[in-house]
Amino acid sequence: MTEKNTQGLALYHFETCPYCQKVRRAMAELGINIELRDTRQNPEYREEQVNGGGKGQVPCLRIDQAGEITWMYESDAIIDYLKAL
Ligand SMILES: N[C@@H](CCC(=O)N[C@@H](CS)C(=O)NCC(=O)O)C(=O)O
Repeated sequence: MTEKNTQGLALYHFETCPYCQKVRRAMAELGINIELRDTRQNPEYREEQVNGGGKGQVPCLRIDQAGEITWMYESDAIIDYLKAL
């Protein structure tokens, strides 16, 4: 399998969220390992997500491309993005 460039990616999620589970399952299937930030266990993650992305909905993928930050919501969009890496 080709090495995926997962630098600058972080997934905001929490354990029991079914949409987050779907994304984590897709990550496992794709062999993608990105930093997981649990917004229930760490309120500061939720705070930075709300401040940066505008809402606390999870899953949310934080994409840092050379310092330009994008917040991607919606599990299907996130999975499509990860598949295209
Ligand atoms: N359509 C969204 C649904 C995501 C969703 O409903 N997430 C719930 C947790 S399971 C949530 O974050 N609810 C709180 C909120 O929307 O602020 C997706 O597929 O990602």
